[in-house]
Amino acid sequence: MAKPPKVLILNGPNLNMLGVRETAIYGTDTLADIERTCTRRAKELSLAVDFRQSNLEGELVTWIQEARTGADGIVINPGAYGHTSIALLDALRMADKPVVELHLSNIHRREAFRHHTYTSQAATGVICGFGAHGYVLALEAMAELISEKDRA
Ligand code: CA2
Repeated sequence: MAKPPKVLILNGPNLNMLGVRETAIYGTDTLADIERTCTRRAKELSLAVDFRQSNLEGELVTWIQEARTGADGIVINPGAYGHTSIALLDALRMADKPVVELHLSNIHRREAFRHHTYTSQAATGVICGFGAHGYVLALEAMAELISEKDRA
């Protein structure tokens, strides 16, 4: 049987603190809870997931570069680096894969400095404001994008 397409799910800085503080904004799920939910939904969608988090911009860049040959699509919650990082934008552009950016919170209802993300310029689509369920929505969108690509 053919191997399932692989989706790299990347999480940026401070997302390892989910469920511990700021639960009114980001919800009560921990990142480990979200990883379990993603693994379960990915299986139903016949996808494999590689779920990672880093507080280091360069490490995220390296993982995106590796995805050029190691993954079929990238889901990324870039955290605050989405608002600041041209390096992540460049890496995502070079990846040449479907990219879904997601944010737990609705960044457009928050401070003005959160309204713009560099990374969204490299994203096929952006999901925000649905809390942890956004990861499930991102995987569902990714399943569709990968199968569209396979049909092309
Ligand atoms: O809404 C999102 O998912 C964000 O990407 C989360 C980032 C924030 O900088 C973006 O503007 C929107 C922050 C993640 C920090 O997560 C924390 C979790 C618990 C306690 C403190 C921070």
